[in-house]
Amino acid sequence: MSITSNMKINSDRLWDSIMEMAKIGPGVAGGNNRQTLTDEDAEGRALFKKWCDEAGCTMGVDAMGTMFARREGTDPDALPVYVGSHLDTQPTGGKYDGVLGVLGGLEIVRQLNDMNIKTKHPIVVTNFTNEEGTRFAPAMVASGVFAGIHTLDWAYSREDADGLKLGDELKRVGYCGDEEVGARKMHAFFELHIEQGPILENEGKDIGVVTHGQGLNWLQVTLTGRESHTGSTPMPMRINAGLGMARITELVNTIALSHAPNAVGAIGHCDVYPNSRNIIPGKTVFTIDFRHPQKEIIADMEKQLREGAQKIVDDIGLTMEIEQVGGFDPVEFDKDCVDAVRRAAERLGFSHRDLVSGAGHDACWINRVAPTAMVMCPCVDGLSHNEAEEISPEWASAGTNVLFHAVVETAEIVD
Ligand code: HGY
Ligand code: MN
Ligand code: MN
Repeated sequence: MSITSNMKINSDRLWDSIMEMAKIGPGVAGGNNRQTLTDEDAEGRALFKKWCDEAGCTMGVDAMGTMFARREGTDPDALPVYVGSHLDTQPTGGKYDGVLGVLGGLEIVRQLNDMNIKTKHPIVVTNFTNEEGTRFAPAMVASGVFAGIHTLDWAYSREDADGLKLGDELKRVGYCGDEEVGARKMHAFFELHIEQGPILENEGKDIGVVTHGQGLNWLQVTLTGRESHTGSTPMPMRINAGLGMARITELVNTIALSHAPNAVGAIGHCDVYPNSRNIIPGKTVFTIDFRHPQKEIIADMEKQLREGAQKIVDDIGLTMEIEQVGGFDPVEFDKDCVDAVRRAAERLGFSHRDLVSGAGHDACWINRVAPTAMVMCPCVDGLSHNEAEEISPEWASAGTNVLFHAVVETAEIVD
């Protein structure tokens, strides 16, 4: 039996599950705050496991807490097709970032069960720990350990703003699994994700066939000056770390614009010490986020930053440390998997276009160890990492149907 265009997922069930998950870790403006390894994350994981149990899956958890819900294939020795994303959110996150990819994978299993369809390869729905990298930097840390980029010990040592360690929090919420991270071998991996940018909506396209992912470089900068009184310290005597951060913020913007139109740069995280209204900041710590589809441009942005920031700190009399706290090279996804996504969109009659992912995803690391591709759907105004993030049920359904066809075709239906 081959896959045909009338094979569709249950869109209402998918949407209901997304709305049910959204009730866990609510934000303050209609989105979500379900940060990794918090009690809210644990609650979301428990709901996901309950649904996977109900769908007849067997659940495995690795030592980074990544969850693997397996639907058996007819050939137990065949490498599984993995499909998933992440359930953790930003502190002011939306309801769909990551969640659509995990629950879209679950919907595939539910629909195969309803249609009593068997596949040769098992299918494994996956929830990667800490994709967002907000509470514990860097982003995509669990898929990074899975792909051999980071060691388990290094990942466990990551600390949040309160000095809590990732490894300890994993144990506290009960998701420090016994599986070796990365021991699982994959026939292929597919990830469905909202675009988190404006292209698909602006062009009226239902589906993004993601051929590449742009590269990322996170540089954490620490500036040290001298705390002193904001009232009685004459301007020429000040060694103001806050001023240094402000000038470097402007520099980051200028550097990104020097590589328009594809380069992006911003500072999203900053800490000011001692953060008192009447003390000149003696120290600032902030993270620069540079991205571009070409590795050499990212390298040039870092070179410009180091040179320009040194001039700024010398002028003010600050000292500076720069540490790379995250990053990955631009990614080219697997051609056969990308073709399966494109064929699915064509078979189902959805408008589509090739796309380079602006955001990082677990698929970017998994692409190092298994044939990987992504499916994207539009999001309203291209907005994400904002509680107002929104998609339509139709977009969710279209993306999940394309994912369904790509996964099931790759897993090979058995008559
Ligand atoms: O940073 C990223 O691109 C992803 O959303 N974690
Ligand atoms: Mn995401
Ligand atoms: Mn995100």
